[in-house]
Amino acid sequence: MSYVISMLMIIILGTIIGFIGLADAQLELGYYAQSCPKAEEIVQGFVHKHIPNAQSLAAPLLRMQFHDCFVRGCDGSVLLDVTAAGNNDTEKTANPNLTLRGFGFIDGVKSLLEAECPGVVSCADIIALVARDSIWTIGGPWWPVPTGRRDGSISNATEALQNIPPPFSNFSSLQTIFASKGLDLKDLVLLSGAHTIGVAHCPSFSERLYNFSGQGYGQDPSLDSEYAANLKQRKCTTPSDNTTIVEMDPGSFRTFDLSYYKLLLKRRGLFQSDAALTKSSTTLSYIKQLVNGPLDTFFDEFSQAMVKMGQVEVLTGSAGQIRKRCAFVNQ
Ligand code: HEM
Ligand SMILES: *[C@@H]1O[C@H](CO)[C@@H](O)[C@H](O)[C@H]1NC(C)=O
Ligand SMILES: *[C@@H]1O[C@H](CO)[C@@H](O)[C@H](O)[C@H]1NC(C)=O
Ligand SMILES: *[C@@H]1O[C@H](CO)[C@@H](O)[C@H](O)[C@H]1NC(C)=O
Ligand SMILES: *[C@@H]1O[C@H](CO)[C@@H](O)[C@H](O)[C@H]1NC(C)=O
Ligand SMILES: *[C@@H]1O[C@H](CO)[C@@H](O)[C@H](O)[C@H]1NC(C)=O
Ligand SMILES: CC(=O)N[C@H]1CO[C@H](CO)[C@@H](O)[C@@H]1O
Repeated sequence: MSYVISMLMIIILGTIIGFIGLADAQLELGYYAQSCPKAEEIVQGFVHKHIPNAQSLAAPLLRMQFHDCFVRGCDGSVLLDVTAAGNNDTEKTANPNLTLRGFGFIDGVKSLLEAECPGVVSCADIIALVARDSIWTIGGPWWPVPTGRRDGSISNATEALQNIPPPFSNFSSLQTIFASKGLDLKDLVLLSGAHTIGVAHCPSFSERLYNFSGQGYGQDPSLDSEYAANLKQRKCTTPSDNTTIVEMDPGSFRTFDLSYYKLLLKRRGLFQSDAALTKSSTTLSYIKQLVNGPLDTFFDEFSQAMVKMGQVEVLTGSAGQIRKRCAFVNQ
């Protein structure tokens, strides 16, 4: 279907975004047009083939780009495995990565691309393209993905812990960590909107139910008490439950829509980091604007924030490498 539509959108959105100056001069739309003309079509084909049967994978594939870009820039380092020979403490082993999924999906795309044009398309670009195409496939927004990222060769668990905000982050630490990536408060609100899809494990928020601020069996007063009671009765029934999964946007966790923001205003954001967005007047007013605006506005603005996030500290030109296998640095 959508090749022509996609190309049109590339042109239109590319023009808009180029115009407002978000595009990094070093990445470019259609970077592989000469070196691997079918690259983007192959990624899109794989996503269109598999995501409709595995819609819940779209969320972790989007999250993967966030984790990739926040640690050493969008350089594919999130994909690196612990290897016998080298580093045994990679980003994958860090706590926030324990719940990442979709590594096999990226490998599946990579092997098709290696068959088509060996050693040309970076794993970092694959993450960015797969995230975009997956969200589009489940009915979410589409955004242009300038390409030309190269892969890094370092992956360090400590850095993942330092750069990926934990779910109990307060407003000021979220602001600081996003600012350190060149992302502002508006980006923070928009990108957090990704929590309109997907699931979480109880340990990401059960402190809010059972042990708020380490006070023993207290409940976070900023969490709607009916929602908290429901979570305790039906989902995270003990403080130590680490297997149950919970929809982050109950009722529409597969749909990319505004209901995440509507829930925030009802004090039903699942994580402290979600609730924190309502605690600054600046971010609260962004949330209200989104909720009161059309879905298209959220889609457009989310798309712009994704383009921005996709450019964080990228390696281009002769920096880095094009990994042959995404989980391993080339020998
Ligand atoms: C603002 C700071 C953020 C924090 C503190 C945060 C934290 C988390 C946590 C703790 C989980 C659940 C992990 C689990 O318990 O299984 C999660 C899930 C998720 N996050 Fe975030 N996140 C943030 C921003 C983002 C951004 C910027 C994106 C993407 C643009 C994103 C996309 C997702 C998605 C899609 C899921 C669901 C994953 C799934 O269904 O497996 N998050 N996030
Ligand atoms: C990681 O490697 C170091 C040095 O090679 C070794 O001392 C350490 O025990 C290893 N850690 C784990 C968790 O395997
Ligand atoms: C990982 O990063 C931390 C923090 O920057 C640093 O102290 C540590 O030496 C790094 N580990 C490796 C194996 O490079
Ligand atoms: C926010 O969290 C950081 C890191 O945990 C902490 O140092 C800071 O004091 C907190 N700020 C506020 C206003 O609570
Ligand atoms: C509550 O939190 C405090 C501080 O983080 C911790 O020391 C304590 O073990 C926790 N209690 C429970 C029951 O989880
Ligand atoms: C989950 O909880 C069980 C029992 O409390 C514990 O044995 C196990 O190590 C925990 N798993 C993780 C990944 O923390
Ligand atoms: C997906 C992934 O690689 N998860 C790893 C996270 O780290 C733990 C160790 O702490 C590994 O056991 C997981 O395989």
